[in-house]
Amino acid sequence: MRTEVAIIGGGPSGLLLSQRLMQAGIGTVVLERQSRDHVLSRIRAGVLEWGTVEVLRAAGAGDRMDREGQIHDGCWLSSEGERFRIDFRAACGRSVMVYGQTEITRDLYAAQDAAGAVIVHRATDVALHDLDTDRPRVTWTEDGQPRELTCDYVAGCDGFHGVSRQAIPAAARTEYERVYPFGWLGILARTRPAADELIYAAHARGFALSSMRNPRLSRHYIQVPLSDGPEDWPDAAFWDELRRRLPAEVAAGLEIGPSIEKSVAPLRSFVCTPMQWGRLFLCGDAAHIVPPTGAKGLNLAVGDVVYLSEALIARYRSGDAGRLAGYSDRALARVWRAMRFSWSLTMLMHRFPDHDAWERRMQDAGLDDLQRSDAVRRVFAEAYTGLPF
Ligand code: FAS
Ligand code: PHB
Repeated sequence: MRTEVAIIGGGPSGLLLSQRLMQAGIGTVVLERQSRDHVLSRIRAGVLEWGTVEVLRAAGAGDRMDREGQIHDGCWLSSEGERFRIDFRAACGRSVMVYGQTEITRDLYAAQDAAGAVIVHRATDVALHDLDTDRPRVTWTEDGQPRELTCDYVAGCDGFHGVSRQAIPAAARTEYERVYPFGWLGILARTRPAADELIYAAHARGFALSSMRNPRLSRHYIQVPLSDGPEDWPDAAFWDELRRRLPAEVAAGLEIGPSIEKSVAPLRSFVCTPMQWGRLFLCGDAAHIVPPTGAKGLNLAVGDVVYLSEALIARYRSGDAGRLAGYSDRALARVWRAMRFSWSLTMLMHRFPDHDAWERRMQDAGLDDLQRSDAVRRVFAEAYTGLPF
């Protein structure tokens, strides 16, 4: 097989990149390790920056989002049960869209099917070859048969546990990491959301987040020790703990019900530099991971795809390879700012086993700043609703 751009990974990064390149007349092949059903079974992100909304619309994958998504003009933060609102529109003139990543992936698949995309599912043993030449190759196993694809460029969109990042020689890459001493236990339930907008709750018992997917589908998280698994938290125990951590007036009205999904996600901050090597370019979780506190993971992936697709389109349309050469630096400038926002909000809102009284006072002062200062709220709102591409 031969194509212009080989894309490893059929998650949001890979599907969106393929869609944008195909819209520009550039040939792609997407190689995805799992089945389509498996990819669509994942429950991940829920909040879209406005830039992401506009990119999905331009990709022809925004109609259902515009019908079913919910525009939010603010969110709530609470500390020990006392809550205050951050008004995004008043602070920075922007909003966010609440619409699940699972639905985005479904919409991207539909757009790619309509475009006649070549997406190979159950592609196992994917390996990248000759990345430091002008004839890179990708090999894999499909239905037990060895396959090979020659291409001009390879996009590594295969997430944190993929093979692409590892294809950059260890001596050529630097990895930055912070692993947090707790996880997030998340549930999905067919219940009315706790409030009209998201609530990020700091509490002596640990962090909690009340989010949603639609008016009859709520998504909640509580901070748990890394040693905990979903089996340690029967639904009743989860709802009781969530109630303890939310503001009393919200907890009093909380509708509970059986969980339809329950999982524990570890939290880490991670960046690989550079995000390119030879003809390989990394996008999304393949290059960086943020703790979900700032709702940045999926949105950062979209930013990478915008930069890489623009660079590849310039290369094919006018022969200008300059943007490709500068892809990693351009993407990392935005990545590091979002990395810092996600890290700082995680440090502010969670209880750390090794924190002393001083660090706890710093957390209280940080929340006080957010509650009292228009300037601090503006910085939060600009970061949360999305840094410009
Ligand atoms: P993805 O990991 O989504 O997709 C990578 C794809 O590559 C997968 O389909 C995988 O099967 C495939 N793949 C992997 N290895 C391969 C190989 N060797 N060959 C071929 N294909 C391969 N972000 C938020 O903003 N909010 C959240 O609440 C949130 N919750 C999360 C919970 C979990 C458990 C995880 C893991 C992530 C969460 N994220 C969240 C971040 C998440 O939304 C990512 O940012 C987003 O999925 C990034 O998309 P991709 O870069 O496409 O990576
Ligand atoms: C979600 O709805 O899953 C969600 C929302 C905001 C976050 C993290 C997760 O910061």
